[in-house]
Amino acid sequence: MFETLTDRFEGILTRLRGRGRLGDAEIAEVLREIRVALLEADVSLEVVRDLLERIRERCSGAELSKSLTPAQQVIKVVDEELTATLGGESFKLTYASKPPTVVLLAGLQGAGKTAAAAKLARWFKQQGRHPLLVGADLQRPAAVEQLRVLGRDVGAAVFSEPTDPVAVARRGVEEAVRVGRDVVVIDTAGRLAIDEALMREVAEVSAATRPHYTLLVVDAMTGQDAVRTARAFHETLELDGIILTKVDGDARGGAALSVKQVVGKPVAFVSTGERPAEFEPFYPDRMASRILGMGDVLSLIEKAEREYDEDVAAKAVERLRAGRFSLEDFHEQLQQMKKMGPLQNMLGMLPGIPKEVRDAGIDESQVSRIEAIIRSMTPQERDDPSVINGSRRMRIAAGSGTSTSDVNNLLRQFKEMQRFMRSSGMAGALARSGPRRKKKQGGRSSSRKGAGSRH
Ligand SMILES: Nc1nc2c(ncn2[C@@H]2O[C@H](COP(=O)(O)OP(=O)(O)OP(=O)(O)O)[C@@H](O)[C@H]2O)c(=O)[nH]1
Ligand SMILES: [Mg+2]
Repeated sequence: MFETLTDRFEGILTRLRGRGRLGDAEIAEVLREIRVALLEADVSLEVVRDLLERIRERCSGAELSKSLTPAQQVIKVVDEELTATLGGESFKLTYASKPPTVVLLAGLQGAGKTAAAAKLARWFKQQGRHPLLVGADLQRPAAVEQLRVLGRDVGAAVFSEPTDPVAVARRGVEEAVRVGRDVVVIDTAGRLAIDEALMREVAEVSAATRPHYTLLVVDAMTGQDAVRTARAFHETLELDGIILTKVDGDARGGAALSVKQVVGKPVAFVSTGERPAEFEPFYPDRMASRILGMGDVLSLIEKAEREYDEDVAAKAVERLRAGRFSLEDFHEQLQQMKKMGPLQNMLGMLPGIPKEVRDAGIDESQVSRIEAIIRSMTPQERDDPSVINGSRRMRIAAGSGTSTSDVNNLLRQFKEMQRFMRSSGMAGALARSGPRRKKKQGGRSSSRKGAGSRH
């Protein structure tokens, strides 16, 4: 998401760097360029106008600080105003004092409701909650089955029965109380366009379950249509926030930048792909930094904390500490990394990655090849690669569908990595640092707060 804008801003800011004081004409030119960038990103006209007005006001004088260069000042102002446009504060979800907390999902057909329901359940589990998914889409015969499959994938229980949507939703909440689940996520039916029947059905489900949160699921790729859809839904169904899906297919990000101002409700979560892990809370401030090419390291760290299995991580640290990090450990680490989603997505969160590198991307097949090679080794070979002789090399290459030179390359790189770890004193430093295990849910939430998270 936002690649279009990031590219544009990169150009604008590069030209600004190294300039002295900015005169009125220069400021006007920068503003014009920002305007073009925003329009190109499909941001709604009224939002562009408003945002530019705020930037113009702040850039023409009053606020100029002596400690910043003109370029830094413009970046600071644009960063803050983009954050405000994206919603300012991030969406806060507080749990009902009397559980379960009920979350109702609504949206048009194919927007990604059912997928988002499962991802949301997974996210709640990571927060230490016990979600129940409720399948209240009885329009499509396969809808409930789809939810059951996805629910199984993420390890969340699913409730449904072939009655009617309102009854299912109501009974779902009762079921959660009965079995002690503290969060209920209700998946509802979608229709091709907003019509009365659709609205009536969701409104009835809403009236019957009185959800704490009503989240609208919209497809980011539909751009300003997504914003119009949100506005129409909000007229009937009081929304609390938006789940923006398929942002992986949307380079422009116009919906994300327009929806808060036009509808008055913030983006709460974004879905960045089809895999369960490709889903995250939306932080306006971090998103603004990403747009301005400043990366989003905080989200990357939190993602790693969520997705990394702490036992596997602790074991790897132990092995590193003992100077015995083997190919088996390496393989496990690769598996962990893959759980975080495509490596390509992570690249976008790192600051200062040049555009050429971002565009060239990461060859995921390379990673799969490495995995295949390690999987074709015996446990003894993984533990002690020095036993790998010519015939073993041939067997491994054949087993992994690679060549002996691929096997050689991996072994050489792994040896270098081990040497680096030894020479950089990593093992020694870890040995001195004593055991450091990540805390479970409770402890983690407090450290996250310190990191600026508001969830
Ligand atoms: N690339 C990508 N695909 C997604 C994302 N979210 C959902 N999808 C895909 O979009 C398609 C529709 O998703 P569903 O969850 O079935 O949509 P829905 O809103 O429940 O659809 P109906 O129940 O028919 O109204 C599926 O193929 C999903 O895998 C996303 O963030 N990125
Ligand atoms: Mg569905």
